[in-house]
Amino acid sequence: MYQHRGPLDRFAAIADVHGNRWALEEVLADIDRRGIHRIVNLGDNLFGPLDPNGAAALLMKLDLPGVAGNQDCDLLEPDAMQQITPEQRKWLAGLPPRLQIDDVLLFHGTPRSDTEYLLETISREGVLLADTRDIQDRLGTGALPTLLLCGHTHIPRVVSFRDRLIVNPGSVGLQAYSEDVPFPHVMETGSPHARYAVLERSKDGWNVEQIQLRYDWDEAALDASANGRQDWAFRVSTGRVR
Ligand SMILES: [Mn+2]
Repeated sequence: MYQHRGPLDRFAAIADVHGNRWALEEVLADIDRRGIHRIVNLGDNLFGPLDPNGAAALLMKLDLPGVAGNQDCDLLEPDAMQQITPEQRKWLAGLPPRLQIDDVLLFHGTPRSDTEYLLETISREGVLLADTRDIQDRLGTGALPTLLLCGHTHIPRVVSFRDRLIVNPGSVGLQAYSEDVPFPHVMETGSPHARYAVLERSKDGWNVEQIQLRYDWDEAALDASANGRQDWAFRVSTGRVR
């Protein structure tokens, strides 16, 4: 069973659940099957037309150590289109922007922003792996722990940076999206599998296992369709925007 305490020597990282309760259930079951007892959560938990209440019930019960995503913060705005309960509001409002546990730093976008991309650079030509200088600028000048975990872009990545490791576990619940700023671009994994990562400390550094997991994405897509969101249905069931 899940435990909060103890060293982060072997643990799972999840991010960007986006209300996909079907994917979250399967990821949690897979983590349990692997005998992993610690999980951290990188935010964007409930935003979207899938089953935010079902996802909230699971996540609030687990009460994982984790950080807020930009779209967790959006749901706290008074004019938010998507309604949440007072209990969900309290839970989301209590999530910090950054969290360090042992020598592992968690944040959603970059340490300074929940909307900035860390490992990708967007240009008119499209999405590229960020160069080392840009990553340095976005990380700032503070001392860095050995492992940095981010989410937000929904693209699983493992990037080495000056003896450190930066990992984006990918998104549990939404494998494709489009965005207009700073330039129109799409993020796509290319398959509907739920993504997460397992991190394990070795004497020389961190090992990373990136996981692509089947789950009942047809059921999740049906739910999106029933909620009038054909765009989400397509993205959830294909891992592509169009
Ligand atoms: Mn985000």
